[in-house]
Amino acid sequence: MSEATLIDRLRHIGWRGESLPSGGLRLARVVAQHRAGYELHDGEHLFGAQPAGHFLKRGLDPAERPAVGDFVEFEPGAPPHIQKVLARRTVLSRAAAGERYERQVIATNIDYVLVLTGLDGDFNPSRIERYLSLIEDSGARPVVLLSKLDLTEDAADRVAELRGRLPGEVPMHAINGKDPASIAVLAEYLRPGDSAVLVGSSGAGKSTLTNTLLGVDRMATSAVRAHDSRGRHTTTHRALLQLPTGGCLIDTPGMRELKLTGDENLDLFADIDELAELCRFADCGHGSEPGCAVQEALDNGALSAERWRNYLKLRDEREDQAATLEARLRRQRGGRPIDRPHGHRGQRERD
Ligand SMILES: Nc1nc2c(ncn2[C@@H]2O[C@H](COP(=O)(O)OP(=O)(O)OP(=O)(O)O)[C@@H](O)[C@H]2O)c(=O)[nH]1
Ligand SMILES: [Mg+2]
Ligand SMILES: [Zn+2]
Repeated sequence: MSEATLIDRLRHIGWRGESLPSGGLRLARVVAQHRAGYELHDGEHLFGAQPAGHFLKRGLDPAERPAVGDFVEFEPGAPPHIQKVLARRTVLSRAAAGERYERQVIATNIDYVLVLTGLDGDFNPSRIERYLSLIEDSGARPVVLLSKLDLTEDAADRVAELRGRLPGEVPMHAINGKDPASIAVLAEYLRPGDSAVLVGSSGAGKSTLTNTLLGVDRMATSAVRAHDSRGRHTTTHRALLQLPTGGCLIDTPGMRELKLTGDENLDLFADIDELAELCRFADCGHGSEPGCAVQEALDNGALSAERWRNYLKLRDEREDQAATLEARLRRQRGGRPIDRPHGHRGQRERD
């Protein structure tokens, strides 16, 4: 088969490169990861694969291992073995829950991150701000989706509240994830060659939306608990799917905890930093100091108390995580000071 045909095939699963690997290796995209191995797709076929031994080495940063969304070079065989992860165009990650600092890759090579929140009991603007902070550093663009429009009476109020709180440039759509007409607006994020990942709490309706976009019920879904709208963690693995629109969509399991990695800029709250510059005292604690611009904005309603609290929480967490990350990197290098480039946009730095 000609190189042009192979490349053309790969375009169907989001490949943007111009040349193929040499030396007997072949190219495919990671569409799923299970305990027992990976599933790859080359634009035509879906097949299982194993990671090469060097990916299993102890001490390897888990973020270096193949992840859903990655383009990988594999050695054909029974089973095929993944040899190399190609440089990532974009990476969405979070810090893993628990004591030890560990960066966990959610999805790679995505153009959009669709943050899905139910307009029911799931609705939580602070959590959406947390997602947006994580996305800032990914290289992908955020889109806020509010599901269950058909189930919620005060939907309009909630939508307006959120619109007032988020930067105007972040697109926001309220949808009924079960209704194809209602989600037609999403086509612009799912064009041929584009990839999007759906994130949000369990029960928000990620798999329901995925199925409506697919036009078939491929992903299992289940009803949320009536009293608090919580889901039942129905989806257990990330899965990359090709949509009839030509785009690729990654459905993910609902995440319980979304820890910042320490690399965030918190650009979302740049206006608060600017406000704090206006305080009379340069070291203002924004408590009861005279001439505090933050207190004034809180008093006159220009800044919502909830958004202020969320900013403080995310800022402290970011600082804690950055310190933990710094200490870990220092330990790995035997105590030598390091020059760590800020951020992990696109390609990751390798040692
Ligand atoms: N009426 C209505 N029901 C919805 C909508 N979106 C999701 N649901 C319902 O909400 C429940 C949970 O949906 P799922 O798609 O399983 O949620 P999920 O986000 O995939 O959850 P996890 O896989 O557990 O992370 C199901 O009963 C869906 O039918 C919507 O827009 N309108
Ligand atoms: Mg699901
Ligand atoms: Zn102040």
